[in-house]
Amino acid sequence: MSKATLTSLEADADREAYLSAIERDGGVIVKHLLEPDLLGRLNAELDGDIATHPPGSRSDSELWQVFHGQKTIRFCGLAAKSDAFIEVLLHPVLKAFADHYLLANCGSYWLNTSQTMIIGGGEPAQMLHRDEGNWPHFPWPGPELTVSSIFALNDFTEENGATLVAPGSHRWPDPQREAQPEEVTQAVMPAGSVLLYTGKVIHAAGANRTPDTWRRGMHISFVLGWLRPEEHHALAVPLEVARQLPEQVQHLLGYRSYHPSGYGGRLGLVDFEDAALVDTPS
Ligand SMILES: O=C(O)CCC(=O)C(=O)O
Repeated sequence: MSKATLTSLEADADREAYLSAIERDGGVIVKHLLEPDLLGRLNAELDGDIATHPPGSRSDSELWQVFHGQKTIRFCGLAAKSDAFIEVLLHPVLKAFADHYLLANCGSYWLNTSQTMIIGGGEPAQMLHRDEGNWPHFPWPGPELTVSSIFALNDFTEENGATLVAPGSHRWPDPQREAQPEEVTQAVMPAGSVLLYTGKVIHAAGANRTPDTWRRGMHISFVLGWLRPEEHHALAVPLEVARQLPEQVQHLLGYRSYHPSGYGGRLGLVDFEDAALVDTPS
């Protein structure tokens, strides 16, 4: 049996309480972060896409097919698909978490990806990984490059595939060390809760051992503003949709330019101008 544990806090916990748990374990569960009304609207707005999106990977690479899962429904571009998603994206707890870890190393950060992770019955556990493995060019230990969250859109249980996490693995001296079963726990949490975790912690989707219960997860991650995000937002969320979104979301999607804090150059310009000024998305 696993001896590893994650801290679970209620949504009204102090910012310091969840940040210190993340500092220690690499992740924390914040229970009931989404009010029932917001959770209901989010689920309802995603229902149509979930119903029409077949499980399994669209990649022809065997590695990605295994990683994505044959019985898992994944799709991205949620900012173009759901108004309730925008409210979640702007949630002050998510912002405080990303600000804390990323603003020390950049002037602003991007949305890395938004993605459903809806695991069907019989799906085996995903391979353990670190999200910062997307950018393998940095030393270990190194700066925080990315932070992630997975929202439970229905109850996450041991049986239906609650996320696996190896608490403390964000600080292991040897980044090649593999997590042993007793070092891994599961982010069991009620619907509306979120697991916040750094890009340095080892984790994976759990096995769904139920015959037919879908585990409804939604991933939102952020990345330093001077790195390239996993998702191509300008194609996933077209300009005419971005024009209707709040300015902060336009920043997150790269529709406004990057301004360094302190030193460095501006990035994501249009003819040397801030993207917002030249082709204003407002
Ligand atoms: O679905 C989950 O619980 C986590 C999945 C994950 O980490 C991933 O797909 O990168």
